[in-house]
Amino acid sequence: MKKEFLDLGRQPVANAFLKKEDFDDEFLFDLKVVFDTESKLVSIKKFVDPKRIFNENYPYTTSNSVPMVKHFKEIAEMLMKEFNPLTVMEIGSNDGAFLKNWPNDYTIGVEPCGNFTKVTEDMGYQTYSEFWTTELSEKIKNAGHVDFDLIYAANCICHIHDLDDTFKAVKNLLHKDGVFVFEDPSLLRILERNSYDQIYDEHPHIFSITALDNILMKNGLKIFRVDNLSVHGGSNRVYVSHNRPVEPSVRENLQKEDDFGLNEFKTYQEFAKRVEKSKNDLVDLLVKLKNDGKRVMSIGATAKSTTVFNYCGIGAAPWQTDLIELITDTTKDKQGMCAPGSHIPVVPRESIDINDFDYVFLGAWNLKDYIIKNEKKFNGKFITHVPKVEVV
Ligand code: DWN
Repeated sequence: MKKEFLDLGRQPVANAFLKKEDFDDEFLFDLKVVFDTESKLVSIKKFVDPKRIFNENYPYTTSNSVPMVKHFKEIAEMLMKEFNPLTVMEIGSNDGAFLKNWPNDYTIGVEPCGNFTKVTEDMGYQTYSEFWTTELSEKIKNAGHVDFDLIYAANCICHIHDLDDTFKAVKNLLHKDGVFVFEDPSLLRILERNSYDQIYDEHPHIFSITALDNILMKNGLKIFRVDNLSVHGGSNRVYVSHNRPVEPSVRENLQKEDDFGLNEFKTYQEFAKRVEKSKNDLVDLLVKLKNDGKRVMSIGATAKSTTVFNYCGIGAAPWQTDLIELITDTTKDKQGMCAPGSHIPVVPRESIDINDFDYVFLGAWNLKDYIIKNEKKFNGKFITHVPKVEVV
């Protein structure tokens, strides 16, 4: 039974940056969030057609975030050392930040966004430009690929609607001694840190280990290890196999989630109240700064900030203009465009003098340390809303 606990209002597709002439046709949907009392899975209530999201215009590239490139190099080295896989497949290979650490003869990618498929094909990796399904797993098998020693996916599995089909497809192609390793934002960390902005169209599910354990088990796979990571504001790296012995980290994570109350609906109702407070605090702060004549910009035109700006009514909506004047982002495909829903202009960092502004909102709060270090010359202050709205 799915019970609704949070309403984040009308939202656009989080990464659908647009031009002024496209404002009138912008697609919006109701972003509501539900808890499945049986599987314990948290999901958005109404899914958006994946073809609307993941296509040749998809702008998020891993390689535009230096810390993430380092992250994927390190995980590849760790996986190589521990599991020594000969055959590797990445689901959601984006622009190859993980793939490039592996020899190309025995490594393949799967990526539905055509713009990235071309990039990784040019790097020498065979890349299937399709959504991950059991049908595709059959196609890969029929193309003569042996079962994989390592199947890897980062920030991808929680993007897929049909989890049963997803895990069946993995089982179909995973060698009997192979490992399936995937990482996605942690539901526990989101609730602990009030980072509600991890919820948007691209994340139809937000995973707890508890829910994953239930769904994987149902599909004949088993979690044998869990690593808690700091990336993307707190993620879990989940290690899955057909039958490896289960390590203590699995029980520890299940226990931690139970202790926090992730199995009880009232925990989510309380979270919803904290989310509303976060919205009120942020709007109050920005309105006060505006009334005091202060100028505010944002760094990082993130999918997360799409949720924040649209939920809080910040941006080009007629009732609250210019609370945040512009957003800078390192991604070429976002520059010169307007942010989804809020229509705040996105510009290259080099095109502005940061000291013309008094405050910088951290749209990419997950990269706070890196950004603040890079902006040593900024004389103003930073604003974050995670774990609470504050000036830092
Ligand atoms: O799962 C997902 C994650 C991996 O990436 C997707 N569903 C979509 C996307 O989410 P996001 O946009 O919230 O991710 P990030 O990693 O927080 O995005 C950071 C953005 O900030 C990028 O567009 C690059 C930009 N950036 C910047 O402008 N200056 C990044 C750094 C490090 C900087 O210094």
